[in-house]
Amino acid sequence: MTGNSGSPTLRAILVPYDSGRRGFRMGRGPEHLLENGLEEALRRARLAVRPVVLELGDAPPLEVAAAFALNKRIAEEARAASGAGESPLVLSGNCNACVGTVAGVGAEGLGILWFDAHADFNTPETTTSGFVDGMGLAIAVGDCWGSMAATIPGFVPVDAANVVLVGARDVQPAEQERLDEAGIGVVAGGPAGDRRWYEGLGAALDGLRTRVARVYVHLDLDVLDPEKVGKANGFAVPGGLTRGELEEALVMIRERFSVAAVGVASYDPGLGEEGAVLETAFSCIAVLEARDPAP
Ligand SMILES: [Mn+2]
Repeated sequence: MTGNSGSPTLRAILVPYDSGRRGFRMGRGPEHLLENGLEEALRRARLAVRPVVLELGDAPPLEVAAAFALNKRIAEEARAASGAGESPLVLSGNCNACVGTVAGVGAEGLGILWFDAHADFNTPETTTSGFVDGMGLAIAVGDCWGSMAATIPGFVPVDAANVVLVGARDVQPAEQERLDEAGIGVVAGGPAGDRRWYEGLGAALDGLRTRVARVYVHLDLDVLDPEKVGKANGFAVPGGLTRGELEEALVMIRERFSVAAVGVASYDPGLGEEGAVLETAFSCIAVLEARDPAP
């Protein structure tokens, strides 16, 4: 299906919240992307954007309740987008928006490609920060908050064997233990000039392709190197990927999978980065959403 202009349409689902607070910290990211060139950048890639901004309304300031209330709305929007022939593009303050996104597009036969400096694989029993957003991937594979997740329409856990974590370099010991137990593939760090990094990624993607044909691609922008690109958020750590390296990794994904949904999360525009992170987000969306197999 195409938009009025004849271009394929992305439904940009904006979730302008961080820890249940609208416009707080990384909650500023989604609207910052929209107001600073998202539509223009994608128009150049012949993609039309239809933005939808999700609002919580008057609700008590409960982080967990807010996260799941937003995920219900994300699931509804992502499902409606897919039904209308639009590609769901979820721009969110927090990474746990992945839970509603996979519920919306359906976990059956779905893989997750998770780009993040962190694993987001804590549970209420392993976390030492209490930050629900450090549990997003764990919730998506059904490891915790199961009763809350069951309130999201269409939620079914994604098989952990079909998850590949890319770019992680700040993983806590308890998370690493859980990743190992779950059999989640990890392509750690970034290439740093070493082509063997891409071989590892290619092998992980080829393995995944024997099991699934469609993927949700999750981009926590702190997967980017804060020195070489810019500091995406307050949790960014040294190392990671440059813009060119991330784009190359995404092209490898496009060559192998159908992209069911894209999530771009955890961008805090208040850290003074000069726009390189923002431009990288736009170009990565264009690479992933390009309708030609080889962008
Ligand atoms: Mn994350």
